Amino acid sequence: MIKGIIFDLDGVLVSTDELHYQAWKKLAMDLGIMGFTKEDNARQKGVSRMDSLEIVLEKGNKRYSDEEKLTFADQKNNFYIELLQRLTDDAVLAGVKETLIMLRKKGLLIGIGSVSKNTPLILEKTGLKSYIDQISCGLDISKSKPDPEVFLVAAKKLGLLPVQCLVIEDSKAGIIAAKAANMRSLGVGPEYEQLGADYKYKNLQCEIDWDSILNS
Ligand code: B16
Ligand code: MG
Repeated sequence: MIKGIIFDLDGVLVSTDELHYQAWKKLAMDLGIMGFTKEDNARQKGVSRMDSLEIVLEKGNKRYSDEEKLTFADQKNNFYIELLQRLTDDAVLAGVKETLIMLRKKGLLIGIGSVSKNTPLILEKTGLKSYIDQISCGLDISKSKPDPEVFLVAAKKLGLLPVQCLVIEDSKAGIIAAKAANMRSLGVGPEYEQLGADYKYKNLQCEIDWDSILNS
């Protein structure tokens, strides 16, 4: 029986993809990399900041030291944080608040499992913080999805066993991580059918058969 739901953040609860894209695009242009596209940005979904940087740099033809790469990642993040200042609850995806309220009413615990180190800021800006019981994010972990660490930390913080948790994700890396954590998974988002999740729904606005999922 499921007792806790662990939500991915970017692409599941909030739409920050466009802001990530703008920030990476600016960095790419600053570095003289012209070919960074939205398709490349789609590959950064659920991927850590440093791995996302590699996806940008592979579009150019220069090699950089680890120190330079850390500086570039900081530059992107500073610009991304600037963009996040303008975030409001408009960025909360359709059906999210209703789903969180309904699940809490059913007595479920709500956790976040996101590799983003900006999770606290995003939850604050979008007003979602008060719906969440525990946060596991990039600040708590050393290994990114597809490693299960972020979800295992979330389950631990919620005081639940992995088998008592359901992960909701929009990325392949996240679904692989959920399976590795021995948790069931529900895939949403533009690629929901291809993620390999146990349950597949386009978004949280759909008629989700919660009773059979939660009692399985
Ligand atoms: P940050 P999620 C992920 O969040 C994003 O999908 C991914 O695009 C981003 O690179 C990563 O967070 C790190 O984010 O640079 O803010 O620490 O999908 O796991 O909620
Ligand atoms: Mg995501």
